[in-house]
Amino acid sequence: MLSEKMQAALNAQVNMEFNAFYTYLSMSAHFENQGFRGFAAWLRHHATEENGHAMKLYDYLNERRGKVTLKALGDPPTEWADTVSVFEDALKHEQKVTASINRLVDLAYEERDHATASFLQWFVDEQVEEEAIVDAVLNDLRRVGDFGPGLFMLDNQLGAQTPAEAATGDAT
Ligand code: OFO
Repeated sequence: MLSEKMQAALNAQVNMEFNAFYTYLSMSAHFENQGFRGFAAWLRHHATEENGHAMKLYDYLNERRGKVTLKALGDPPTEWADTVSVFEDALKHEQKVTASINRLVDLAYEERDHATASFLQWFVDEQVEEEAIVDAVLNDLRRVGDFGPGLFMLDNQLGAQTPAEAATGDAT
């Protein structure tokens, strides 16, 4: 049985993951509008991954006989100055999620809730990968700068990734 505190904390994480879905989808829409179909596809795939993270927590709450309580989502950002800023925001976002997951793990240990600590380990590992793949794209973008042909190539490269490659960063 989950404690009330743990249930509330897991529900807050569900909300954070759905907000991440919304944010990445907004980033994808931004790139669609700018004609960067590769960046758009890559971010749309990531939005889907965030939805998956939210649902993984949702299912866990139900499995432990907790109550899922969905909350409103905030307005996502919709405008960015340039391509680099989008991915800088994405990296900041992932770092915030990592900190939040770490706090959840701390709480699980404090409460001696070993099942939740074990469940959360998947998220701990996932965050290492999530930060790394966003950071890799950001590095490429910083190298390319405003150089049009470079951006075109990177857009094509990300757009050509399969969902599995986009999820693990194997082809970046
Ligand atoms: Fe991007 O990992 Fe969930 O939020």
